[in-house]
Amino acid sequence: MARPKIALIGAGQIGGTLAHLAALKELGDVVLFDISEGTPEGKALDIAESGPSAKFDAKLKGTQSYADIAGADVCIVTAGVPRKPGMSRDDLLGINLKVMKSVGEGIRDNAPDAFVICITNPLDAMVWALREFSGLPHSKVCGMAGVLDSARFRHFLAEEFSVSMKDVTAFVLGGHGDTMVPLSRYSTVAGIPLPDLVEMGWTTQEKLDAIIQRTRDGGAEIVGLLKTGSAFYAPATSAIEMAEAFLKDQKRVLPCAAYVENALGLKGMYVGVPTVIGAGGVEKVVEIKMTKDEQAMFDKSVEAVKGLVEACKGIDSSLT
Ligand code: A3D
Repeated sequence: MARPKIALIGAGQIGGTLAHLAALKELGDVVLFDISEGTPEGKALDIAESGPSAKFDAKLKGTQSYADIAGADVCIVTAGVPRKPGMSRDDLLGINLKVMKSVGEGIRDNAPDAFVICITNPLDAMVWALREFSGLPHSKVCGMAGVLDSARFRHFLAEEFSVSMKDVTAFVLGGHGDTMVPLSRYSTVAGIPLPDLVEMGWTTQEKLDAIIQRTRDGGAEIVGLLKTGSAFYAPATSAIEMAEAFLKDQKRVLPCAAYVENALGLKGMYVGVPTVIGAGGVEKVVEIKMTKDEQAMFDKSVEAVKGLVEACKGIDSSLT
């Protein structure tokens, strides 16, 4: 059986890390596409040359031609620009919307059967635009944000409790941005919900609130430290988790920016929700019950995403 084909659109910091991880995990052969001449070719060759020592079997190719992504099973999109200190994700909208148009058309014409994972910011609006430009089924186009946001939440919680990250689960809803909604009630250590852990004296509500805020600001914290770009190791690892769930039909329950047709009080929009990812792409949106406060936070996040989608329509009249 032929190896799966993984196309990475954008060969920058995240794209290069995605290629390395996909090769190390032997998820398939990798094509790195970028408009910057030499970058995808150089990264592909460098990673291929690590194969004998890392002991993986995977072909890697760098390209400036969309024809080379033909027949890809998975496309992960990071093309565009990342933010710099002082910028919000929303400041990237105008530039990255144009990039989504060319990428969406490239995928439509060359890899219409792929499972597409968008990472480019502002995430929830860009994944919507990418779906519109590509015309692929909604279930085959989603965005990576929730896996990363919940990984950050899990990391901070594991540090606070001095327990293994493996035993911490976390639940994050809503758009990828300042309005994201980390849900304490559904976040646990080995099944014990966070509010119970506060009652058990493992932490205080104040400390938990500070961790939630740090999770919301997790991207900005890295941007502030790096000064020249944004996070890339954790975002790439999160997207690879989603790609693997699709390629191996794992039916993983993962939060992602998915198209919600008619659930959670929403009709036809992309936003961060819990989903089941398997061979069909986003196979299911998990409808959870929210408290009044949680619903209010989620509604605020939904409104923020809707605002960005409207801004996209204002910039590109082909979007309706
Ligand atoms: P960077 O290292 O700049 O890579 C972006 C690459 O895109 C560069 O190599 C560009 O040459 C390339 N590019 C630009 N325009 C095009 C085009 N039209 N077609 C193909 N390639 C193009 O950025 P990065 O890898 O650090 O980040 C990529 C994106 O991910 C940015 O928009 C970030 O804001 C976003 N990001 C999202 C998250 C989420 O959790 C959603 C986290 C971190 C970064």
